[in-house]
Amino acid sequence: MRATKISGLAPLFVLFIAGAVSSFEDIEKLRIWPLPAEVSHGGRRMYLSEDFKLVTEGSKYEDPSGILKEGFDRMLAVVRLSHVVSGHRNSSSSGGSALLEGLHVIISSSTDELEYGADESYKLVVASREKPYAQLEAKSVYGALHGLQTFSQLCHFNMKKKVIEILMTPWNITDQPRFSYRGLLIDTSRHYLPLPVMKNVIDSMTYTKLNVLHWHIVDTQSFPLEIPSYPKLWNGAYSPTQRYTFEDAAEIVNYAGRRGIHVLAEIDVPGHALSWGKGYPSLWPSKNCQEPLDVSSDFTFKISARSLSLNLSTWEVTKLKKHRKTEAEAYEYFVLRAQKIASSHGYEIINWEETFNNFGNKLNPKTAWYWSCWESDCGRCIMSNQDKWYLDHIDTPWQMFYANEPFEMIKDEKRQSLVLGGEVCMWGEHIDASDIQQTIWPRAAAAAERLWTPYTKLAENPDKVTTRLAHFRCLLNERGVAAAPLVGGGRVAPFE
Ligand code: CP6
Repeated sequence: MRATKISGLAPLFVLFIAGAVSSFEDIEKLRIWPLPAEVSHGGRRMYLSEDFKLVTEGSKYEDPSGILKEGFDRMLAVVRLSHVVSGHRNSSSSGGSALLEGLHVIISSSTDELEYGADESYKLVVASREKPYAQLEAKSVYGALHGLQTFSQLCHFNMKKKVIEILMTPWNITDQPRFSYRGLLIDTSRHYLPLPVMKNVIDSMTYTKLNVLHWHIVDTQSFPLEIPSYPKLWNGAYSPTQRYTFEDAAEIVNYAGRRGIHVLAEIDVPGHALSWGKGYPSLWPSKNCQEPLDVSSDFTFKISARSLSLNLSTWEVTKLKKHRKTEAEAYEYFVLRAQKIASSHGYEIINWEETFNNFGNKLNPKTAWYWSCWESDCGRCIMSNQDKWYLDHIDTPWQMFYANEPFEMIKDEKRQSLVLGGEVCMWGEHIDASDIQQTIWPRAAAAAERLWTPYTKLAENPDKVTTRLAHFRCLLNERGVAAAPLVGGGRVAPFE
């Protein structure tokens, strides 16, 4: 048996059995993206039964709304996508490869509530001929979904035999994310993105184990979302059809949630809000100044809070004019008051770093920031680096995304523990439904591996992972994701 130790944390006995030392070359041969925390494998071959089954005996989790079953069916569908499986060898096991009849999934938590920060770990074992069922163990169904993604990447279509195979069994994979926040921002204000495109983006996120869709819904350019209590807000949409109904938004949240992805819906205030006044001109400070929102108006707060489905009935309104002296103070007043509303309703608060730079010390100490200034300390943060992780910067190559190591500038362990993760941003000024996926992928996949795998050393040498990433981006293409080619990277056959 060979073992590839990639985390630096693999137990010693694995090394002992293996007697193999890890190297970049060994890791690259795995063809798994993002790299799991710990992997060992052998050298035997199995193939999947035509009626490969999901078995859940002994699992506490009863799949009340079908999330696991759906995930399993999706996994099989993408594994079978690329070719027609003949299945003709099912009746007679032969030729040195053994039949794999199904996957036994054991989940120890009975709930399917999607909770940020919950355990996403899983353990996947694909044994050899004695065991016709692969085993997947997880604490939560969302960890199991990650395991299904990894399983899908172990499967390959054998062109000669026309069956789906898993090479290099037995596999032993123990995996968990390095960070709990692994985000992608999309921007539906600059260009409207139809629902099927959003769903395609969500599907592709699951392939790289990203778990937060930061939906920047509105901005200066358009207000595409229906807010039932203020029905004129979406007058600020580009056109009557380029809008999301309330039900559309719920559908996106539900679609993502069933795949283990949190939707962080952002209604950006008080700046960038020209589009709000199309329906409600009194939100503008004046005819000549149409953004930011008029923070001296209580209506601004009411409408901002309502947009977050907050209840304002007990809200004591203070006249801003008494307090306001300068623009900066007005801005501060707005953000402080908005934070109070949010925390009184039990929301965790995340702000753009702009507010920290202006008056961070006055804000709720539990605030997390979208952050790029690694030289200075802001406390809790989500890395979102404009030079290295902005997907709208089309000249930034995937290597830059891959090399962006969150702890490069943070050596202090306490500070490190306050980094929740990171986010790549697909600002929408110059992309739309026609090219968003090829602009996101494969570069977002490079960032996704940085946020998942503990093997941080690889960040120092992105070119070493070119072959594996080129393979993964072809996998995305096979699955219907229009990922762009890597410059200078081709695909090689699995495990060659
Ligand atoms: N839109 C685009 C934005 C922002 C950026 N790019 C932005 C993000 C955070 C703050 C302010 C502006 N809304 N296209 C970042 C340059 Cl605080």
